[in-house]
Amino acid sequence: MLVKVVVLTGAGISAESGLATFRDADGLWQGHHVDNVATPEAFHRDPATVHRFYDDRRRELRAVAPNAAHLALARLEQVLGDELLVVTQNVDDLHERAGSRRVVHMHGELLSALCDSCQGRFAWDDDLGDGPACPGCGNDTLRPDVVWFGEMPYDLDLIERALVRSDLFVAIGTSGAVYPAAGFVRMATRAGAKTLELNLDSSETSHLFDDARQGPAGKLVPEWVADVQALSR
Ligand code: BJW
Ligand code: ZN
Repeated sequence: MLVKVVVLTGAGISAESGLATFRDADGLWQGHHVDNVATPEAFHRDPATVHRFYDDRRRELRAVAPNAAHLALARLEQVLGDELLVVTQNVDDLHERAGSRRVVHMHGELLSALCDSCQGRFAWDDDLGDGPACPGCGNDTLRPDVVWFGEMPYDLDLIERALVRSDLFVAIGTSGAVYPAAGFVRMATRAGAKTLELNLDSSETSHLFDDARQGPAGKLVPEWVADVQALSR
């Protein structure tokens, strides 16, 4: 029996690929907490530092690969097809590189640039700190195409439509500290979906899930996907 599944992923799913999370012990970048670099105010105050943060992470992407958890979600899409939507808070491209196609990046993407002048969005795999010209308008006003605190996440309408028709909501590797993503479990519950959390430790929202399993995503996600595959046969 096919079920409609919404999977929300956070930084924890990419941790075993070697990418740092935000709020764990390794969550500092050159002594900066994410809240100090991931805001429009920080960007206006000190664009060079914020560009360096994202240029470093964009370069780091080239040296990492999807892990067993990303690969398992791509296998799940083979089984569920259109009935699976992966909503990621991550700005890396590891879901896509694992083979997932139905992925929504609600906090934007490292491999995209956004122009503050013309609002164009452009595929981008180079540094932004050296002030390249915008391919749309020629101004040197490109910024990382990511969603900072106080900005509106992408595709919220699409995500909310998927949540209200879901049978199952699964959150993987996210601390439940950042809204609106942290509120999705309540929205799914209200819609009558079952909810499952797969996370290394208990999160700020663990108590809201029907089932919360603790361990590394590289182990828990393949185990859960194998269970769904067995039920779908
Ligand atoms: C493992 C593991 C392993 C480790 N296996 N697990 C309602 C209430 C209160 C506040 C608000 C609210 N609504 C909005 C707000 C304000 C704000 C907010 O939430 N503030 C909080 C601090 C309280 N939210 C916003 O501003 C959002 N915008 C918005 O709501 O717009 C509406 C609006 C706008 C204007 C006016 C009015 C309304 C935007 C939020 C943008 C977040 N941006 C960032 C940066 C993105 C770019 C980048 O990557 O640099 O997104 S911040 C950062 O946090 C990043 C992440 O996507 C996000 C979430 O972090 P995540 O993924 O959960 O990572 P961690 O590190 O926190 O957790 C990792 C977890 O993995 C841990 O639990 C580990 O245990 C686990 N783990 N290894 C499994 N191997
Ligand atoms: Zn432009």
